[in-house]
Amino acid sequence: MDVVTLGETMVLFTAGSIGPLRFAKQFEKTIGGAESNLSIAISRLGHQVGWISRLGDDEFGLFTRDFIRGEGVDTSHVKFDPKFPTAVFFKERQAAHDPKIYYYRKGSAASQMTPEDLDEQYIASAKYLHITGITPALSDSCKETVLAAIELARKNGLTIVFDPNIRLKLWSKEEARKTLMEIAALCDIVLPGIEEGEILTGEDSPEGIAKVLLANGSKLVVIKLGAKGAFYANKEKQEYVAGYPVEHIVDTVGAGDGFAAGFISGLLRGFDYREAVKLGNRIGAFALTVLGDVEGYPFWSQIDPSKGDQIINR
Ligand code: KDG
Repeated sequence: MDVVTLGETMVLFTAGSIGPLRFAKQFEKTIGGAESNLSIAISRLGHQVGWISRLGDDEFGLFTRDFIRGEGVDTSHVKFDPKFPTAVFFKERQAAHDPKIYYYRKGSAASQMTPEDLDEQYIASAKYLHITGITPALSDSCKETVLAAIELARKNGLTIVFDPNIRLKLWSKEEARKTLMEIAALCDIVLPGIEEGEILTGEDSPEGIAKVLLANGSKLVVIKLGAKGAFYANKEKQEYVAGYPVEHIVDTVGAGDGFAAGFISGLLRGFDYREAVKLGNRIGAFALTVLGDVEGYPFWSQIDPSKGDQIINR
């Protein structure tokens, strides 16, 4: 396997109309979850990926598992929990801004994950472990699970990629900062957005944020700068990489996960950091063109022009 990740996925109901949710009469049902978004994007880019989670033993759990499995992601380490439900969330569409998000996830099956859900051999079979700052915010046992996954990954020589994905609906800035800096210190690569970097470090420039995160223990820091692209830094080098232009942005949710997927795909293909960050910018840009989280992620054949009109294996 190339990548293994763990986290919660929820059934996502997006309102059919713009305006307050109480007036919405119809909803479109899909799924959303940072780690399954990444898994789907990575799979479409041609890599082997496994997603570890818990779902409720219910209709939404089966829908979620089948959707993710249908994208070629390995779901053999997803458990169905009969006692707790699959979480759901809603997107309220706004005319000129990103949608508002309403979570119904407290006490969900995924929030019951424990380190016992981790199989060392499964994790050891991958090259990269991807984790996000959403999972440790779900419960104490989820935080322990993330720390246990990091320990297993370090023991087995995986490269650990950490996307802080700070969700202030789940915890306060102070709680997030404390826990996520502790986790970042144990991870090889950290991928914050610029505002997340500010929350984590108190710095407001990409250079300042990277300096603090490198001193905290990470080997590489990549800061997402929205339309401006990204900035990466390690102890030897730092550089800005221009963004990928998008004419009409529909919804930015899912772009960060697309960036992480493109960046990891680049590393798996042996690209240098600059080229991997460029691929991250490009895959993130695809996510901006659709309302849902995952519909926009491209297949590798859409990225690599050398494929021409050959018959290809998707
Ligand atoms: O990165 C996109 C995610 O935020 C979205 O899919 C929902 O996982 C989600 C969350 O916890 O907010």
